[in-house]
Amino acid sequence: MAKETVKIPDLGGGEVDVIEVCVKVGDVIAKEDSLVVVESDKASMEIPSPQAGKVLSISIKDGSTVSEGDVILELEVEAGAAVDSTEAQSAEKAEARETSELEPSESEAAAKAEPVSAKNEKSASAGLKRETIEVPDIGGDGQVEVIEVCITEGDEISEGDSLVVLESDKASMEIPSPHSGKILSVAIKVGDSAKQGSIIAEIEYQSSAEQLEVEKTVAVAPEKAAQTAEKSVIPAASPAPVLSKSEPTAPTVVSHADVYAGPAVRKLAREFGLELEQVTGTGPRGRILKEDLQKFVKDLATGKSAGAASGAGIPAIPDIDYSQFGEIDVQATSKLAKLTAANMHRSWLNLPHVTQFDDVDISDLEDFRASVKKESEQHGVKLTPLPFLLKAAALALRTYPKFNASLSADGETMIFKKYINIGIAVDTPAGLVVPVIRDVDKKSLWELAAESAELAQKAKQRKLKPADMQGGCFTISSLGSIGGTGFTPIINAPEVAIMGVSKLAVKPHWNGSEFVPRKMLPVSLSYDHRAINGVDAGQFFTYMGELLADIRRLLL
Ligand code: CAO
Repeated sequence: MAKETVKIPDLGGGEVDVIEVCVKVGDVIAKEDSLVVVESDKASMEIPSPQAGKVLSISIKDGSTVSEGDVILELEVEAGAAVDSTEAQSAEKAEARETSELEPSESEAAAKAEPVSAKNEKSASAGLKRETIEVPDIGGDGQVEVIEVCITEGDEISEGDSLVVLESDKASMEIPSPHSGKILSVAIKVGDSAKQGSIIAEIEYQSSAEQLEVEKTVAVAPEKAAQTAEKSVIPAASPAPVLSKSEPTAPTVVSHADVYAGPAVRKLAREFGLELEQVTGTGPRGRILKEDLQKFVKDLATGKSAGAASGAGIPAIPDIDYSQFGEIDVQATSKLAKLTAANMHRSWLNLPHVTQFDDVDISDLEDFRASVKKESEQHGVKLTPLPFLLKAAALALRTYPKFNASLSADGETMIFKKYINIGIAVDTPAGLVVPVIRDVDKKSLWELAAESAELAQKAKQRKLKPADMQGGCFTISSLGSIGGTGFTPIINAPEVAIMGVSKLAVKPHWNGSEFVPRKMLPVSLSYDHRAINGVDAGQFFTYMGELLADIRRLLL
């Protein structure tokens, strides 16, 4: 047995932040297992182990800043292996030195940046800009293999979304998008060999005044362009976890790059033929770990996983060739839709749903709404029934805390939340998303109207950040502006209840002596019967109905 010191390799210069240490002292690891995930201003990278062995000590921790040559850990390895590895390391160092001598000169780099600035100049007046995104300096000999391309032509993506995953001999890294925008073309494919400067894609994005300023500098001072353009092209990488253990966002869907997993895990998933969207990550910030994947596969095999359509003992739906019956158009399911489907399926299979229905008399609420129409215009917000529903739900959640709770995954505890955050289901061309309004109980109707309109707008423009869709306690899904007399919404697990709202209808109502026309709002409430009993639901719903029927009660 021998000791081997594993150090931070050359990752393109500069300092990097340690965002995850994937091993602990005593772990027995295999060659290529991830040791640490680091994040630079250009990309997030996973550093694999050069050898199999046992971790003797770890010299870095989450949150620390490291640079090339810093010791990551010490491994106990087979004697022969240690010699090989040391040789490999010196070879790498030699290679790195060679590379630094061969690094492009500033003028070359500036020349490289010119087309970008030229394109930007051209369309600056329109506010829409085009930019060619290139592989940044990735250290070592610079040759990397493209192991995953996360975008396709026409994709609308957000800043920070992963574009490609690259793998060198030293690390795997995800390259994030520097802008939110539309992918015009993709110049790279899986299996390609890339290096610094290789074109990844061309993006069209809405430029801000600040960006225009940067690009003006690029055009005026080309010798500084390399740095400036690189900074503008490759922003701080910020892995965006969506599925965290504590708060998986059931019907919440965001962009296609929402799966937070390192390249090694992605590779393993590809080998298994698995969609990572279906796997719940238990690592820091919801990162999907190798163990999560192993558990998912085990659950699939034993029929425990919600993702196992047929593995759970449910007969699989047959695959039919529909073209035998007539003309068809086959379209790929977007990752967004797949994520929603997986979340819906998981919730539907895991939670015993019960739905109850009611008609709430909101005639007075409607009169009040009509009476403040002018004021509403002055406020610049539309006061639809939704803010009233949010307010009533917030009061009901406070009065009946069982609805403002979540069951722990093992069912051993119930977590009661002291905050009241409510999600609203928003239909967008890209799919269903559930942005969350925080502290609903503390906000005025005007504030709730403005915030729900703003979030719905952001959702439709795909500008929601993962944080905008996390932390919900309860969800309202309103189809009121569309129609229908009632529906059974699927609970946004791990929340325990969801309210569905259908279209208001004028109905005859018996007031004790005669039928009078009243404006009745059809509402439904689906609840998790493990956490909530029928009586609780009846009380909750009746209380909400009372609040909406007489909105003065919202003040009590
Ligand atoms: N009954 C009758 N009319 C209603 C209503 C109801 N229950 N709810 C809203 N309306 C009216 C509004 O008053 C508004 O009328 P005016 O244009 O005359 O003022 C109109 O319908 C449109 O409302 P809206 O949709 O702009 O606003 P909202 O506050 O009701 O809804 C939001 C906001 C975000 C929920 C909505 O934009 C949306 O995305 N709806 C789709 C919801 C959805 O997809 N749910 C998922 C179902 S689960 O799979």
